[in-house]
This record gives sequence, structure tokens and C-alpha cells, in this order.
Amino acid sequence: MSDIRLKEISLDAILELVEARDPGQIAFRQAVHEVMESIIPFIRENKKYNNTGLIERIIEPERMIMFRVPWEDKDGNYRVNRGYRVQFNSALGPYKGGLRFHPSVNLSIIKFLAFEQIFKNSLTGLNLGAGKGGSDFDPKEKTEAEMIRFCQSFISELYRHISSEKDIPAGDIGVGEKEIGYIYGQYKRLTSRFTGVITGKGVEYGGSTVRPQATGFGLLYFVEEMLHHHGESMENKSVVISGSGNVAQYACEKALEKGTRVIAMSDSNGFIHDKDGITKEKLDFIKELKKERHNRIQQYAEKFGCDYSEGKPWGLKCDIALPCATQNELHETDAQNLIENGVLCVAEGANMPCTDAAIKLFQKSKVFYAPGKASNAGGVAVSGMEMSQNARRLSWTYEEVDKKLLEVMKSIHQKCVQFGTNGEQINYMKGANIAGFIKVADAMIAQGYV
Ligand code: NDP
Ligand code: 2IT
Repeated sequence: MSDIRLKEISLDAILELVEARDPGQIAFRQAVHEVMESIIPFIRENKKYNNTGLIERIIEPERMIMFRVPWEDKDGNYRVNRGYRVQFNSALGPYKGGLRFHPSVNLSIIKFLAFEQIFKNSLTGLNLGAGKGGSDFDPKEKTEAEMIRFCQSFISELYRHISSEKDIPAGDIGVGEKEIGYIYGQYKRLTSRFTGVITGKGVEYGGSTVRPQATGFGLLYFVEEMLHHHGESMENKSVVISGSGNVAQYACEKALEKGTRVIAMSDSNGFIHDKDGITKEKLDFIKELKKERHNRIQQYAEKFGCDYSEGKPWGLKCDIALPCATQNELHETDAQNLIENGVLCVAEGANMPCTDAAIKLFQKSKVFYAPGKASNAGGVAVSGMEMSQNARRLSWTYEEVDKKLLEVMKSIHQKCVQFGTNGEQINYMKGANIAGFIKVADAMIAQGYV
């Protein structure tokens, strides 16, 4: 182990190091690949960053916490899950990032999410380090009492590793406002402190306005910037959204406000195809439906009499595709289908939803493609605003936060243009990665390469 060193700054050498340190961490390796592939030429051209030690450190988490989460189910069985918190990088501020409860969670997935968070948080322009956590616990079919017990057990271990100055979790898949409330309540009992240690709280007890909407709204603000930059507009464009959770719902809401026609949404079982378009009222039905963890999007089709199919919605013809469910949900063949159907823009609401091959195809076909670390950064940006409000013990209005969110998304778009322009085309992946990297690398160098 001690002999493992980065031999040179090349993609092969970096991936070899990742594999040697942590064999088989496929999702983490994919995230490192995506970032490094696009920044290596920049690093080689800039002496300041052309340093194997710096790159070795940026791909190694500062700290990884894994713990047992014991809980009791409704039938009185003693159950156990595994909990994680990867505190990846604190060069820019306290560790910041969500918690995911999903059966697929493992160390590789949490590491990929925390790694992506480094560059995303840097792009927001706020002082946020990066982390991610969660558990392989499946919230589906659980009673509310089981959820409360699980959340209490989870934070009963994690609480000693976090604080409002050190590490501030938030939500992600399977962790919404309800779960944040249960986690926060138990943290408060354990510490007797009412602090901004977690974001995504209800507004009545310290949460920020616009935090529930932030990721989805931010995504559409980014898409609008992207289209305007290329002389296009949102008006009358058809939109396909995957997922029907937090990000997907508010992406849909803002897309409707912008005058687009949303024709599909999905869950892990299948997708609805509403040729008449999802309306505000129909979206309210989805929001209500999804309050119960086990409800399925198929119930929308039953209620409104539209098509429902198993699988993913990428075979549908649309102008704008917004993957808002999970990683690797859009493959090369899906990208091919979308391109053949004339897609104009693909913007990621989820983290790493498009595979590397899909992204390359979009870029080759001149589809406007936005990577999640840029286009879904609105959520963590408003989390950062929630931290500021908590620290100052004040609350900003909906309009104030929404305006700040719009400014952050515009500025991220601008950074992508600045560092990603290549002749006629903008490589948003490259722009986001380089802009995100520069700020973190400068801070690490200034702090003695730690
Ligand atoms: P939710 O739990 O609210 O919703 C997740 C949605 O994605 C559900 O519709 C779910 O379907 C679907 N989904 C989850 N896993 C899978 C899977 N393996 N295959 C197919 N569909 C799946 O989560 P969020 O909306 O908060 O998160 C969605 C994505 O956005 C994630 O990638 C997350 O990391 C990312 N993100 C979230 C942010 C936030 O602020 N919440 C911020 C930035 C990014 P089902 O109900 O069937 O499981
Ligand atoms: O992936 C993400 O950026 C999130 N899940 C939100 C993180 C946060 O701290 O608000």
C-alpha cells in the first residue's frame, strides 16, 4: 500500500492508482475518469497544478466513516444496515453534501457522489467543502415508525462526526424533508443544541425557503441559460423527465412555468407518457402520490388514462431530456435514440445519470449537454444559503433566495462557457471540471497541499 504512488499525470496512471487502492469501486472510478479526462490537458499546461502529489490527494478522501445501524422493524425483528459518511475534501469549507438511503448504496457510490460534490460545491462560489453519506437501507414499504427508528439510530452514530462548523448533511435519494426532520430532532436530543447542522429542514424550524425547489428550479435556470446562449428558447419545447422525486417534481414545475410541454416522468418501475402534457394539477397529483414511499407513477396513468410502460423514457421524441433519477440511467443506446429523435439539450438533474459513452455521443452530435455538477448545483447552493441564514439567525424571503439561486446558476453557466469553449462548441463537462478544480486546487496549495 505504501508503495502505491501516482507515476505520472495521465488518465491510465490515475485510474491504475484508483484500482490499486480500491479494487472494484466502479462508480468511483467512473467519476474520477470523467473529471480527470477533461482536466488533464489543462493540468499539463499549467505548471502550478502539474503535480502528482496534488492529484493523488484530490482523489483520496480525507476521512471515511462506516458504521453499524441497528434498528427494530415493525414485527419486532432486530435488523442492521450499514451507514456511511465520506468526508472527501474540506479545502473550501466544512464538508457538505447529502445523505442517500437506497439498497444500492455502497462505499463506491458514496465516494463517487462525494467526489462529484467537490467540484459542484466549488462551482457554486460558496465556501463549501464536500462529503456524502447514507445507508443501504430501503425506505420503500417502511412504516413511519420504522423510518423514525432508523433515522434516530443512523444519527445516533453519525452525530459525533458532524457539526455546523465541520460537516453539514442534507437530503438525497430516499431522504427528504420528513427524514431530515427525524434526523435533526434526534441530533438535537443528543447534543442539546439547535444549530444549522443539517440543511433541507422545514422552514418552521430553520430551513430555507426554496430549498425543496432548489435543485429542480436551478436545473431549469441552467437549461434556459444554455438555450439562450445558443440563440434558442424554452417556449413550446417538449420535455422528458426521468424520476418523480424531489428533483424531478420541481424540474417539471419550473419547466411548465417556462412554457414547455412535459410529456413524461418515471420511477424505478416504468414511465408515463402523457401526450396531452403534464399540467400543474396533474403535477400536484404526483406530489401527493409521492408523499407515500411505496406509491408508483403507474397510478398517474390509471388516474389520467395515459400510456404507461416499463423501463426508461428515453425512446420518446423530445427537445429537452432531463435525467433526474439516478446514476447510469441513460446509456449509449438511449443517447442514440434521443439523438435520432432530434433532442436539442440534455441536462442532468441527477448525479452522473449519463454514462461516459452517452456523453461522448451527445458531444459528438452537438447536443447541448450539461453535467450534473453544474446543472444540479442549485440544491447545494441553497443549502449553503440555509447555512448562512442559520448562522445569522435570520430568514430570507422566497423571492430573495430564488433570485440568489438564479444568480448562482447563471454564474455556473458562465464558468462553463469560460473554461469549456472550444471553437464553435462549448464542452460543458470540461468547463465545469476545470472551473471547479481551479478553486479547490488553489485552496489546497495555499493550505500546504492538505
Ligand atoms: P428522490 O428519492 O426524491 O427521488 C428519486 C427518484 O428517482 C424516484 O422517482 C425514484 O424512483 C427514482 N430512482 C431512484 N433510484 C432509481 C433507480 N435505481 N432506477 C430508476 N429510478 C430510480 O431523490 P431526489 O429527487 O432527491 O434525487 C434524484 C437525483 O438527483 C439523485 O441522483 C440525486 O443524487 C440527485 N440530486 C439531488 C439533489 C437534492 O437536492 N435532492 C441535489 C442534486 C442532485 P422510485 O420511487 O421507484 O425509487
Ligand atoms: O447531490 C447533491 O448536491 C445533494 N444531494 C444536495 C446536497 C446538499 O448539501 O444540499
